[in-house]
Amino acid sequence: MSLENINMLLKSDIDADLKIIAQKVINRERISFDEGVTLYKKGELTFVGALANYIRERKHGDNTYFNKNFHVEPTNICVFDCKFCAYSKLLRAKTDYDAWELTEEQIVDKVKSYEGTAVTEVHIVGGVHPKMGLHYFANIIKKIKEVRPDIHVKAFTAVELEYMCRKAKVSYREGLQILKDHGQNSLPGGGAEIFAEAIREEICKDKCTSDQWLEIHQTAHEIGMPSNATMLYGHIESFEDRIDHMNRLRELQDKTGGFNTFIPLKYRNGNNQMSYVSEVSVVEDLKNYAIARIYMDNFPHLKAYWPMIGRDTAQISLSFGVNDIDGTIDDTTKIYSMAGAEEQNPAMTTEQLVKMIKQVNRKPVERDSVYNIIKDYTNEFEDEKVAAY
Ligand code: V47
Ligand code: SF4
Repeated sequence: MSLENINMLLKSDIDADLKIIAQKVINRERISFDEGVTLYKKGELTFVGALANYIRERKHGDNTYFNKNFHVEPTNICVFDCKFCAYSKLLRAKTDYDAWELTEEQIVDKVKSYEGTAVTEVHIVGGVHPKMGLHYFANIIKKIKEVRPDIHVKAFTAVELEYMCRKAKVSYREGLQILKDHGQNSLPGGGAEIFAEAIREEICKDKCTSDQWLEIHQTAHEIGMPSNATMLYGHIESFEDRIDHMNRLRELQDKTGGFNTFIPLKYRNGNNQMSYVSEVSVVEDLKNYAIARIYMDNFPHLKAYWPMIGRDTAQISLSFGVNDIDGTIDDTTKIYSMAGAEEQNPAMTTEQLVKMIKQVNRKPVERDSVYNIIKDYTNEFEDEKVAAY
């Protein structure tokens, strides 16, 4: 969407509040909390989409990022009891056939199994297991780096980190520094859920608080570890709660500049204690991406995590503010398949990712974990017979 088209939108018969927001976007001005809520309440999909796409192209042109990654989920045993989680098995259910605990050797072997492949990142998150503590994981990260010194280790949500630091009786700064010294490079964005305390109390009351989540990410940024941020949306939260969530992140980003990517995560209602809550529509998903792109002006990237949202919506989201679709994954995560997402065995080849991006006339670019460009795939996979990685 060009500036001309946006200007035409301004001349059209749209609501006066929306006009003010569009003008602010053109002027590169930040929109307020109330204006964010107005976008949810009054902004139609085509309107918010046009603004978000304009911002996306201003920031990144057609570049659409993906990476070559895999996940390690050390365990799905968890001391916490989030109502939306289909994944965790409480300690008492340890003997369940579908509960798992990987040994140190199994985790390191998993990384070894990628020897000779072009993966650049391992994403390590799981349930919060009382016996898998800070020093246990620090040692595993060290071993991973011995096997694969070049790999970027993005590991542990703030929920896992809060528990690890508490059990090890160290401050967040000390705990994060130990992990960094052993080779951890960054933090993923999980565990944020929704910061509004009343909703958090309803859906995940026993795990780290919103303030703790934010403090852990702030501390990580201060010691030179970048991170991502997520928002679990489409359950019992209000539009005000979503803007409140984004606002707290926007404020922290103003202080530290340490966030790379914002990742809205659609609530999936399969096999959990909140299954009675319906999932929101695709239109709502796209509006949410667009409003996030408009509101989070200081976040460089907006990611549609395809194993959760599905390939089709991820592809369409590239016209609604999104400029990153995460990675190859290689069927190494279970969180979303267990919660009812379409992708039961999430894995995409580089060729599939590249074609998916090219089909909507964007430019496929492989990135590393901190968004340095590894390779532009514009001229790749033109021939159907070219082998995938
Ligand atoms: O914190 C759990 C979410 C998150 C459900 O940083 C659910 O690059 C929807 O954070 N419906 C963990 N969501 C995953 C995560 C993540 C994923 C991909 C990339 C990155 C990154 C981070 O999964 C949890 C929670 O918010 N989640 N259950 C569910 N039923
Ligand atoms: Fe445990 Fe994470 Fe599931 Fe909550 S979302 S129960 S912290 S695995």
